[in-house]
Amino acid sequence: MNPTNYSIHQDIKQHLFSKEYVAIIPHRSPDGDAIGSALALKKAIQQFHDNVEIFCVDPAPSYTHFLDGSLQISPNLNTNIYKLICFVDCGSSSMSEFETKIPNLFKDPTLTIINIDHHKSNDLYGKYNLVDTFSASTTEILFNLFKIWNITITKNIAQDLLTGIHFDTGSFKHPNTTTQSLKIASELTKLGASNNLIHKQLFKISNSSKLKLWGNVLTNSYISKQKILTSIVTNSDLQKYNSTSKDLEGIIDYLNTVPNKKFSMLLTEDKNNGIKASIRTINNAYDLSKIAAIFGGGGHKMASGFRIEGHFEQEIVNKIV
Ligand SMILES: [Mn+2]
Repeated sequence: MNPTNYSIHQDIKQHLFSKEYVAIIPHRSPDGDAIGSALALKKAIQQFHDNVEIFCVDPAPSYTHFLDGSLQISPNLNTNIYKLICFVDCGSSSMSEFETKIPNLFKDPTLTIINIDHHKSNDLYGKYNLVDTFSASTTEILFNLFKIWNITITKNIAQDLLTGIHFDTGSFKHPNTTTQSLKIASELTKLGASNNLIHKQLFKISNSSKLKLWGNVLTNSYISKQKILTSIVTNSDLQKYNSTSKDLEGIIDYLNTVPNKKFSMLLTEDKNNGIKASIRTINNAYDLSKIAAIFGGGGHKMASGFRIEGHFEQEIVNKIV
């Protein structure tokens, strides 16, 4: 981390550890990095005081339930009590989805907002913005902060932090994996985090309906004339395989293994009349966060996403796939 950020580290530390009530908020549909970050930060703050809770519009995904505290996440944020809000891994102000419940969230002058994140598309919505796009995961940023802040990294905190790194690097396989990621991971395993357990929980637990859904998505993938590899998942596909969109997590990495294409795109219908797009590339020449931004989304250079309103007409899908 850039040493010139030193004062912002101290400002954030002063706020978080001053016994003010702290709300920690990861992004909606939280993933392994969002949950790992929120849990690690909560445990770090608890070394100083207990006025801290995690709030999220969605619960923690089941693959993070092995982490201590992952079930203690509330959707009900009361900003009359929680005046200090620390967003983690939340790449834009809209990504927490809390401002749909609390419209003045980002305009209320009585609230202090801290933003700790690593997304390139971050729109710097906080009073304090610690956005480090070099870090592969938000938990890498937190690891560096905890060192600066002299936090004791317990076995549980180490496990939370390493989970974030595993999730966002695909267990050190994605191109965002750096020497820093590997060094931090090594230190965290020394502190008691289990590399093997985390990898197993995140990527190695499946069920037969999920495997069949994946088979369908892979079979239906196609490469367009524009060299974009796409696969489409409709709500009826999810019903047919008795699955939810959560079961698709990670499949985009398989679509992305095909060379000689610009990027891969997985389009998934959601229940709220929307279509979620995940896009990935192995080609450094493209900046997918810019493509995602056109549709109101964001992310990283080689891994991004967006959501648009609408649904697929089954007839059209049948013609394409
Ligand atoms: Mn992340």
